[in-house]
Amino acid sequence: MKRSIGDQTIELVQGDITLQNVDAIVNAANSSLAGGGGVDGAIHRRGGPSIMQETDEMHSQGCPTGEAVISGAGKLPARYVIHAVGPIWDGGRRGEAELLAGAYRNSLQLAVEHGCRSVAFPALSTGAYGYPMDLAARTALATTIEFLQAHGEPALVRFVLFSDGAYGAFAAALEEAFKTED
Ligand code: AR6
Repeated sequence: MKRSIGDQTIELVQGDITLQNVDAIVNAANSSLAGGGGVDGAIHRRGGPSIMQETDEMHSQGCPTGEAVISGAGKLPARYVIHAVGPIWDGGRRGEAELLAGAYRNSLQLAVEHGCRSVAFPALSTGAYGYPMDLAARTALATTIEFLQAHGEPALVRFVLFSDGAYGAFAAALEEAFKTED
């Protein structure tokens, strides 16, 4: 599924983030940038040790929740990995939505600063961090639409959803977001 904002495209696909042939893929990292399971595990496994070496050297202090840092992408097809730290879901009253929006916004900002025309995101915070998928989808898409409207780039933002359920939640949220745009 695709939607356009001027010359820019938001695309939803079902698949594996590590296989995406885009300028930057986004990692669902933790604030110590220590690696882990899920997307993080898959990226470091497939990308090789240079990614962790680089984040250890450049970002030894880690990365606060709601922010992001960038590294090379090792053996992955992408040029960069943007390590974004989403919030751990705790009922929704501890600023989770704003922190999740920050993780998307700061990732998009880093991508633009590094000349990336295409960026692929997983559904940040919806795995180990327990964020409800439908709420996460709304925040992810609203933040992306707002960013694209304000900045006019990157040209392509792709959401790579792992399961049928994740794809369905993002598809519903994307349709809804464009309905309210009109
Ligand atoms: N491609 C795309 N999506 C995936 C993939 C993949 N290869 N693998 C899992 N997903 P998670 P979080 C989906 O847990 O919730 C790690 O240990 C998954 O189904 O990767 O932000 C980190 O080190 C889910 O919908 O990230 C952190 O400690 C979504 O990606 C912590 O988990 C995100 O799931 C971060 O938790």
